[in-house]
Amino acid sequence: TKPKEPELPLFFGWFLLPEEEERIKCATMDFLKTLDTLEAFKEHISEFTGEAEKEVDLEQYFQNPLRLHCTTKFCDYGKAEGAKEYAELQVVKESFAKSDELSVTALIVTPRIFGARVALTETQMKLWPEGADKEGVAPALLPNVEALPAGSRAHVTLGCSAGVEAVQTGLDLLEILALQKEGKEGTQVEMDLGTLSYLSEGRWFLALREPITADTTFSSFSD
Ligand code: ACK
Repeated sequence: TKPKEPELPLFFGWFLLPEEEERIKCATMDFLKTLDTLEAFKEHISEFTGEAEKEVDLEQYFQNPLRLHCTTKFCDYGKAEGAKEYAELQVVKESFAKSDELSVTALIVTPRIFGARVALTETQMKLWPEGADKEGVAPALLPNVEALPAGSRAHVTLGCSAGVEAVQTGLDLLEILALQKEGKEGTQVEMDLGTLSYLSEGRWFLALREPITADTTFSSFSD
């Protein structure tokens, strides 16, 4: 009989260590608390609430995901294209269960998601599958995404609004980066953590003055 094929996970990625998760959650929650009190944010509140005068508590608005992580390859238990090939890569096998440090350089907030942009190092890029940035991107946005550097989609989902899936974080991040590239940044506000910019339709981007680093383990997740 043939040996059974090893099962493929839901996804591979860097998982924040539990104590790091707490630290990042606290720091990023503080940002959310400040954001919903800013005049600039209140001016665009209807993009979150559907009504002009209504207030929003962003801490309640976004639900926390289970484990904070940065996805490298979404495998969908082998159903996703290239899943098996990725799992078999030498670099994936060698990196598995190893520690690594991620660098968060920006935070993003949209009516759908709250996320952290991750700047991948050259070594980390070896674990980033070719074409991962483009997966599931709307055809209209594809040319803009192709013009961005590889790895632009790398992120940690920090929260999703009701009924929204985490996959949206990467897509919203790409949209924001494409708008920035076209020079479509609106209002800018200086905050303690960095410079906050508005990019229309409820999209906010905080460029951190100092990157936030987090210790992780490269691993896989299956529900
Ligand atoms: O925040 P994320 O990267 O977005 O973490 C979750 C993780 O996989 C488990 O769901 C991401 N994810 C889900 N579907 C896809 C997809 N089609 N392409 C890329 N990433 C995905 C999701």
